[in-house]
Amino acid sequence: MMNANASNEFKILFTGPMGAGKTTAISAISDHEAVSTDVVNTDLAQCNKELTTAALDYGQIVLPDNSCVRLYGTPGQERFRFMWPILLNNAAGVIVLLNGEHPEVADQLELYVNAFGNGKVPMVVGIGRLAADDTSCLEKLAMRLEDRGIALPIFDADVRQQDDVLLLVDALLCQIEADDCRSLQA
Ligand SMILES: Nc1nc2c(ncn2[C@@H]2O[C@H](COP(=O)(O)OP(=O)(O)OP(=O)(O)O)[C@@H](O)[C@H]2O)c(=O)[nH]1
Ligand SMILES: [Mg+2]
Repeated sequence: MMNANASNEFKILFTGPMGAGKTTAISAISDHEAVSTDVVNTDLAQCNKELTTAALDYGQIVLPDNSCVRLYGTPGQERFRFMWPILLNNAAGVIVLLNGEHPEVADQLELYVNAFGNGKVPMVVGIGRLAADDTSCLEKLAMRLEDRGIALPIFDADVRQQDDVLLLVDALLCQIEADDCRSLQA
């Protein structure tokens, strides 16, 4: 079941390709210092940055209603893809982070939607590195999903900004709540 457990804890999962900002996002909002498993990045061809996550990221935030949101992040490298289902297990929802400057951003979105519940798991999408006035990228991505009958909230998000990341988390929690209400009514 994809909702909070009995003690009112939620697990949510940040995913997305290398360098999209999963580790940065979790450390931007975690109440305590986030646990990171970053190691030296030897895959500079895929993403030119110093470190990359080898296993997972972990942080947590306590909401004003005292519920606890456990924040997990996937590794971005393809060779750690086996971690995806392990980390998705028991997650109430997923935040997909993507780099809006990447030429294959639409294909990447589709890949992550397919791999993380295929539209059946609560999900929001954060697109980083967009030019200030670029709304066309967000529209194109939304249309790509609409063609498949999938409607997801897609936001412009700078993962270095705590407020942007919290907006993604809020939007996801709203979706999770809405899903829970629907399943109670069913
Ligand atoms: N200049 C700029 N840098 C950004 C922006 N968004 C994210 N970054 C940087 O991009 C980098 C993202 O790195 P990580 O947080 O390690 O990315 P990750 O998704 O965890 O990557 P892997 O663990 O390798 O999959 C960080 O250095 C961020 O500061 C942006 O909008 N502009
Ligand atoms: Mg990382």
